[in-house]
This record gives sequence, structure tokens and C-alpha cells, in this order.
Amino acid sequence: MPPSSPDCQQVDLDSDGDVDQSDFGIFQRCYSGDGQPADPNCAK
Ligand SMILES: [Ca+2]
Repeated sequence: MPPSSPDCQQVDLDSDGDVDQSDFGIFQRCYSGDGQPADPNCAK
């Protein structure tokens, strides 16, 4: 199902035209914060 709003298109992290569990997986791997640097290869 295609994203229903421009906001959703921003979280189509694997750019395959939808927002699903695979995008969420990338989000989880790329999540970072204080004392938790992002993995530069997280989206690959
Ligand atoms: Ca996607």
C-alpha cells in the first residue's frame, strides 16, 4: 500500500514505495541518541 501522506513517504527508508516492517527494521537499526552513535551502514 503506498504511503498516504508526504510525512509517510519520509519514512519509506528503503525507498520501495511503501512503509512496512522492512522500513521499521531499518529505523530500529539506525536509531541513535546520547551515548549511542548511529551505525553509518544501518540503512544498507
Ligand atoms: Ca519501504
